Amino acid sequence: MSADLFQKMAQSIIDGDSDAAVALAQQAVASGLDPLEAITQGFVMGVNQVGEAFAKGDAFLPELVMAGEAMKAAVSTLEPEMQKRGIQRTMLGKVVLATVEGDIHEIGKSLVGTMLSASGFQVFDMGVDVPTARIIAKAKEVDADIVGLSALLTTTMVKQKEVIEELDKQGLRKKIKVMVGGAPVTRDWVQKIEADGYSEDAIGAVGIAKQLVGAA
Ligand code: B1M
Repeated sequence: MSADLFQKMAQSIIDGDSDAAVALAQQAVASGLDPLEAITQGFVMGVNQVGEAFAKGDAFLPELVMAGEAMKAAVSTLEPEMQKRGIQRTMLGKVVLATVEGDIHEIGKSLVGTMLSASGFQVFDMGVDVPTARIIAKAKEVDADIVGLSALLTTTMVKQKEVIEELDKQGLRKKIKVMVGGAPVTRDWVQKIEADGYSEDAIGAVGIAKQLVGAA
């Protein structure tokens, strides 16, 4: 039953069919399926397939855009349920979250934000394509515990390094922890830029954020 539903979810993204994706997300909520499972085992499978086809030249930008739109629509439909299921309501810490400058990929970053806020963090999601100076200004303004930086392009990962260097210059490096993520981010990169935390996915990001504020 779930396998069939997951398959349909993946297909709705491959087809770039936002209406179908939303209907399937609603069906998942109505049947009590774990919303994160619907994302990781259903919708993400489809977006990964489109990404692979795009890399091989078998799919083109419009398909990528439509898959992205359908994915976004599915995730927003599931978001309220994810929030509802968040059990921990105490405030664990403040996280300023952004996709770095030059990068407009928002789905993974938003998913990380939803999971963090459902787990008890206060999340200031600044959106996508956010310049380093704005990220740091926001972190100072809200007295952030963690800055979370998403990058999906090999060309924009370098901005994660820039934020860390700028925090260092401003004497904030010890006070504010930096967590990074995004498909091209590797452990080697994390070590090289001396980030405090890294996770491959949204669930892992919650665990790392808890460790960073000493709540794990
Ligand atoms: Co783009 N894109 N894209 N894209 N896109 C990729 C990333 C790419 C790998 C596709 C490919 O070629 N196979 C490739 C990057 C190649 C590279 O640099 N190595 C690529 C490219 C080339 C581009 C353009 C340059 C295409 C062009 O214009 N010629 C362009 C760039 C625009 C820009 O940013 N300046 C572009 C544009 C787009 C769309 C706008 C069309 C759309 C995004 C829509 C949107 O976000 N609103 C899009 C999409 C959809 C993708 C793919 C297919 C899917 C990304 C996604 O949403 N994944 C992607 C291929 C792929 O990754 N399979 C691709 C689902 C999401 C849940 O996963 O974002 O990885 P992800 O997030 C995960 C983890 O990474 C992690 O947790 C999340 C949840 O599990 N994570 C964190 C993420 N951030 C984290 C932060 C953390 C911790 C964990 O702590 C803070």
